[in-house]
Amino acid sequence: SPSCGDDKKRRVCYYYDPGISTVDYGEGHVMVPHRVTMAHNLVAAYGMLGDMRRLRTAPATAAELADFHDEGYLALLQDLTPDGCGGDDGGHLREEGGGRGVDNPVFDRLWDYCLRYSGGSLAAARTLGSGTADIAINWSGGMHHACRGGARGFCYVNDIVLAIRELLAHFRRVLYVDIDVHHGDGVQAAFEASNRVMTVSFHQHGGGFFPGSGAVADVGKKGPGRYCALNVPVSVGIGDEEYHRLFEPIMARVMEVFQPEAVVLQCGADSLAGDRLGELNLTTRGHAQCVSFIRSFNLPLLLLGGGGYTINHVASCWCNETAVAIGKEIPNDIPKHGFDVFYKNQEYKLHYKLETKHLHRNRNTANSIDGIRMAAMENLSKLKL
Ligand code: V1P
Ligand code: CA
Ligand code: ZN
Repeated sequence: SPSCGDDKKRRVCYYYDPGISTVDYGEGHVMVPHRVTMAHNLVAAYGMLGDMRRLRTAPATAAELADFHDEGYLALLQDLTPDGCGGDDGGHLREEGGGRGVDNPVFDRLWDYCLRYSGGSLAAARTLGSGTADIAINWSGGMHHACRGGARGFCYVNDIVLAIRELLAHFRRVLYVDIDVHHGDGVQAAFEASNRVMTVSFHQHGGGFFPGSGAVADVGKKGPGRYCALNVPVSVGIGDEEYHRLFEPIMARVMEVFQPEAVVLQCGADSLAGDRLGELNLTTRGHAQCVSFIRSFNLPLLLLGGGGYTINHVASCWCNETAVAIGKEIPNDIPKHGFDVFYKNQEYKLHYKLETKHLHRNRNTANSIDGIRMAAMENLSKLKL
């Protein structure tokens, strides 16, 4: 039975499109695609590119996005320009529900950005489907909030839904696991009616934290997909030990009851301590333990990025998780490379340490953790395939 990962090698295929490196959500926005370039340069500096297969990434096509998204929405997205032409909402896309928000600005080359990050996730899914790799990685993907007909929470196109739909052509059942600090609402909604996709999200919940959905009682709509959505809400300040008192037993049970043939793990790095939006206290080791635990089940595995707003932490996290995927030990000292100045605040260590004053006070208790785990296990016991 799988425990804490293993040293066995996997065939890893890594997708990185340099076209995303200059994408800019605009001044004051917290989403910085360039952090994926930082992660990539760190992966390169650690000498890991030679340990993975790298296939050429082609941007997705509009037709590929239309496999999930509404054609009218795609036409709008394609036509939008930052100066307000093309029917946009004065520089921002309307939030689902009608509000005007700053979350989804219209910026230069937005459409191209969507095609590139989605192209990476689709290519990764196809490689897994072909059986020529065990693990495929696209750190620029993981945009879990995008809806069929609209942008939401920094996400415009839902590359995860597209990738899962591609995997469904090759695998009977696909498991989606989301360790981003936010609820993976867009992916859950897309597959709520299906019993071939199970979605599991761990997220900060309560106190008005975005998006507000994903209570433990949320198990999906009535019908064949009921109980194929599992939500594990936690409170501010959870650390590695308590997080894994939920993650490992719950995921082990999910594997038993759902028996997936492939797994997609969204590795949003905003669940790390010191994030600009998230308020949890995970370390890079605790976060990576989720990757090695899922990896230990030896199923075709798609690793995606997602949120993550303290950019040096995000790059460190995804670089380390690339090493976990390969099954390689890498030193804690950040190698000298073009971007090493970004890591000054963390004393040039891959596994950064924060002073207590920069952590959030833990609002979880042993009892609250046990209660959530039991509620989640209870939901899982109702899953009949
Ligand atoms: O809370 C909101 C508001 C509520 N609506 C009226 C908009 N939005 C959040 C969105 C967070 C999106 C997370 C994306 C991901 O899960 C996947 C990539 O990580 C929000 C927040 C916040 N503190 O929750 N937007 C912003 N902050 C924001 C900050 C600066 C500039 C623009 C947006
Ligand atoms: Ca999540
Ligand atoms: Zn997030």
